[in-house]
Amino acid sequence: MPIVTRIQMNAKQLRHPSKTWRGGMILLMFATLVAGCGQNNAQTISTNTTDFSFTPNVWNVRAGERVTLRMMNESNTEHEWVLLQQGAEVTMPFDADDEARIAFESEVEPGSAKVSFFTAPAQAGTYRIVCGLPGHLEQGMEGTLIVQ
Ligand SMILES: [Cu+2]
Repeated sequence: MPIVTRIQMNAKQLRHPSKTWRGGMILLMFATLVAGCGQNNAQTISTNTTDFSFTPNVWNVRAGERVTLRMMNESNTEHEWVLLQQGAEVTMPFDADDEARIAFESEVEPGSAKVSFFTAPAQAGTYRIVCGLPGHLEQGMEGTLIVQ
């Protein structure tokens, strides 16, 4: 008896092939959409800022692609996430003459979170991240952005 029921069900499905076909097409379209996103999607990196470090302090991104940076600051001090141009050397202390070597920067207020966006450098390599606020880099607030 269960076998007969199963056969009847199969016969029913065969009588409505368009429904199955349409479902398949929708699935295919969805898969294409997801695959398309995978090739050119946003990538997210995040960090917690404290006095005076980034956690984590090493991030990986894909060259030339959009990056979402999420910062959390649970400390009582403002902090910055400053991406320096490739090979840039900072002359301590980090101040006005180092500003010209900044590729991107974002600040986060004490006790708050911030989301910002930038485009990863087109050239693969290792980039230095620092906190640009007076005295923070000197106390070890730095990290590394690896662009692949
Ligand atoms: Cu800082």
